[in-house]
Amino acid sequence: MRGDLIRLTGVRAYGHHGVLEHERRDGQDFVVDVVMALDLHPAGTTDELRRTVNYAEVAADVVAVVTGEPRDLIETVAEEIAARVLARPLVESVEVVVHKPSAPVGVPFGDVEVVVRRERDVPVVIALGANLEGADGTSPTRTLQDAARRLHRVRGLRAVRVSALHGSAPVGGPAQPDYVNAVAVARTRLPPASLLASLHRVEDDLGRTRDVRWGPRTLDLDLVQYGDPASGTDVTSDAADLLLPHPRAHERAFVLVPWLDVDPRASLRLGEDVVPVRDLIPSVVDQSVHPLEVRQ
Ligand code: PH2
Ligand code: MG
Ligand code: MG
Repeated sequence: MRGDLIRLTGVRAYGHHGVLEHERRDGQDFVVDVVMALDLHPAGTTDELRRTVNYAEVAADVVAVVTGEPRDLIETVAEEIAARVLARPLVESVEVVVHKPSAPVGVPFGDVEVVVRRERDVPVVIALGANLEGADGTSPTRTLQDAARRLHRVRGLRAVRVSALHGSAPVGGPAQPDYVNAVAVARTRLPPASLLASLHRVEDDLGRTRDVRWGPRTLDLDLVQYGDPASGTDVTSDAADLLLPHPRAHERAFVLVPWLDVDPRASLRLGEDVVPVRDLIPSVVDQSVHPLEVRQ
C-alpha cells in the first residue's frame, strides 16, 4: 500500500433518518463523503477497472443506504455505508463522513457531520516451509525463524501468531531433505493478492530461489486460507497464481498439525464443506511430522 486513495465527496440523497417525528415523516438531504484507501498501482499500470474500485458503484451504495431503512442516528448510517464499502474487494480501509446540513439543531449552524474510520480485518492462515540452507549457510530452521519474525513486520498484517516449528518428511517432488514447517495465523487489511505479494517479498528477502515445483527450497510461504469459512466470508479463488483455499492443505500433515497447534479451533473449507482441522488429522497420521525442540 502506497497511501493511495479514492475520494468521493458530496454525494447527496434524500433520507428519513433522525430521532424527531418530523424528520421521519418529511425527510431531508444527507451529504456523504467516502475516502477509500487501496493500492491503485495495479489499476494505474494496467488501465483495468477490475483492479480498482468503481466509484460509481460506491456512490450507488451510499444512495441505497441514505434512501433505505430510516435510522435514528447518522452514526448508524455512516457505519452501514462503511460496512458496504469494505465488503467490496480491494478496499483496505475507509473513512465515511455523513453530513446533515438541515438537522434540527435549534440554533443557526453551518453543518453537522459524523466521521467513522473502519479497516478491513480478515483472518488469514500462512504455511511456512524450508528444507535448504541459504546461500550464506543459514539453516532451514533459522530461515523459518527469520521468516516468522518478518511476518510480524509485514505492513497490513497484525496479530501474527506462529506455531511451534515442526520437522517433516518431504511430500511429493524429487528426493530432498526433510522440511522445517510452521503455520502462522494473523489478521489483515490487505486483499489476497497484496498479501501474497508481501509474502513473496519476504521469500525473496530471505534468499528464496524458485526452481522445481515441489522441489527443495530455502523458504516457501503459502497463503492457505483468506477469511473465515465458518462464517462463509472466506475468499475462494481458482486463479493460477492465487489458489484459495490452498488446494492441498487438507491432505498435508505438515500444514494441518502446526495449524492445529496455533489454533485448536481452526477450520478449513473443502469445497462446499467446512471441516474442523482436528477432524482431518486422522487421515494424515501416516505422514511424519513432529515438533522440533527449538526456541523461536
Ligand atoms: N512443501 C512442498 C512440497 N513438499 N513437504 C513437506 N514435508 N513440507 C513442505 O513444506 C513441502 C513438502 C511444496 O511447497
Ligand atoms: Mg508450498
Ligand atoms: Mg509457495
